[in-house]
Amino acid sequence: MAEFKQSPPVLKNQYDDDRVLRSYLSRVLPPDVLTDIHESLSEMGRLAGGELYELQLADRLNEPTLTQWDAWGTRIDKIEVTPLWQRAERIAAEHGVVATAYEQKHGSLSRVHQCALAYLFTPSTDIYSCPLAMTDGAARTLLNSGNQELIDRAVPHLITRDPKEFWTAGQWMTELTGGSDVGLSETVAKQDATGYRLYGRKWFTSAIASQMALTLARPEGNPPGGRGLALFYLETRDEHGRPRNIQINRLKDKLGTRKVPTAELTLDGTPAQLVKGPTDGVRNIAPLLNITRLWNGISAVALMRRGLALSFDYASKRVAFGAPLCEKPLHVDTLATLQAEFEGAFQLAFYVAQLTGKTETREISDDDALLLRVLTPIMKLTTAKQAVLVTSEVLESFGGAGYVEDTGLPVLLRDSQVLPIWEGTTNVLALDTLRALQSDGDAQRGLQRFQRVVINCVDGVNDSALVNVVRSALDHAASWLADAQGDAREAGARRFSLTLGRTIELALLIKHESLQAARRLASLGVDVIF
Ligand code: MFK
Repeated sequence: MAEFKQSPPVLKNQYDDDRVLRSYLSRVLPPDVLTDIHESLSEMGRLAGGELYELQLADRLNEPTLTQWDAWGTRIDKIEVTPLWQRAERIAAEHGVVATAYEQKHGSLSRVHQCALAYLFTPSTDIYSCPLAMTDGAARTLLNSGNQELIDRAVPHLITRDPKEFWTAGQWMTELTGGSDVGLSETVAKQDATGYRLYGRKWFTSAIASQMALTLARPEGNPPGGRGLALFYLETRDEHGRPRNIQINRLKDKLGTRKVPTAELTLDGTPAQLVKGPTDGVRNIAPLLNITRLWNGISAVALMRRGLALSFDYASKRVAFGAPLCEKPLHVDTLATLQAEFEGAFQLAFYVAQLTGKTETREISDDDALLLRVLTPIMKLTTAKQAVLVTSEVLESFGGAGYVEDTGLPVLLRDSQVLPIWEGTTNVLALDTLRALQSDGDAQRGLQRFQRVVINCVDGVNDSALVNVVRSALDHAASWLADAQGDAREAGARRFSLTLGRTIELALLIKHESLQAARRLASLGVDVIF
């Protein structure tokens, strides 16, 4: 009897094969810049579709381990990450997945180049984007702080391409009292003759294998709330590799991101240095939040793209009811919907990367700086929701195979599910959007700036049906903002923010002449205010 064999989905070079990434880059980059970075992207695309992907599948069942005691009773709290992550760290350093943004070889566009590298690298490395995001955010925060001693000490390690010198950074914010409401943090900073020492419990610390961390603590005597916290720098281990008065109590047992060693910590006199004054910790850590939120968006589009790359390939191989799935109108229609969500998310995430690059090279106008402040939470919350939707549907597009672990598919959904949660939940970021719109005192004025950018994207476009979808969603958002007050404004913040996110995605798709995706996104609906 002939035995039926199903061909599995395969990945090609993930850069060469990505129409959306390549056409975006050829639109936003001058030709000489594109030529200059082509090789680095093609090499990362080759690794992501080849060596790293194979290693990822082989590493599937491995998880990080915590060894708390050595054989002779000494507390060591040693973390070991899996072979995939060990390889990922080396590749990330050598290929400049963080460094590229700081070398600024192409000015503000280096941030776009770096995000393209991160986008290619992320889906084959099981959320190694987490430590890289925090490393990038720590470098930016230290540079912005002006604290020259800490800049000289840490930043060269964070942005090096030499794997032997490379450090990653943690971002220790969450405590039992405050995941979203960080101002409730209870960690105390006490000063003695040697400087500050931190005492407290950090409840959800990601990628705990890092060499340094930025964290928040309340100097003794400071008032409650976010203003009474201060931002601290600490190094996690001494020159002998021993934890600096830090106990790792246990690793978290999570739905996804299982390669990320996420821990509960006790700080018991951990030496730490102030980064920027003894107060306003929440404000001072904001640059880190904004960079990790950008990475969240890039990771969201990266996971969507990976799912779709596999699903499209499989559709050409899997035969059902007499034809390959790619010839079945309903299957094609379903994938077209997912592709439109992905393409809209892609445009928005990379637009925020462009603006982030401009702010880093100080080429940003006041209007664009406000726009970036408003768009960062909008982009994060919108793309994260799209990632969960798209990866869930991707699994379904494989039928039962999508639900089976050794295909390597379920991890896409599990890892996407963290994206709307960490770095600010959808609701927290929706409220942040309202606050950001008001940051120069008048939310309507903030919204008008947003509207101008969106309208500019569709100016002169003669597809009036599409343009009307954009205009009417913007008008509805403006009238909602004018009318909704108090509890009604808070209750509607998520729908309002998602509407702004989906509307600018549509406008960017139109601007980039991705009209098929634009029409599909418009028909799916961008205005979710009711
Ligand atoms: C895969 C890629 C991603 C990988 C990341 C992996 C690691 C993830 C690990 C984590 O999840 S770490 C924990 C992440 N936690 C959060 O993101 C906290 C979510 N909560 C919020 O964001 C709240 O909105 C916030 C804590 C900021 C509210 O706290 P407060 O004390 O009520 O602050 P407030 O009063 O809103 O803001 C204080 C100041 O900071 C204000 O400035 P002023 O002092 O000048 O008035 C704000 O304008 C400013 N600020 C707040 N957020 C800002 C900001 N400025 C710029 N950008 C922002 N995003």
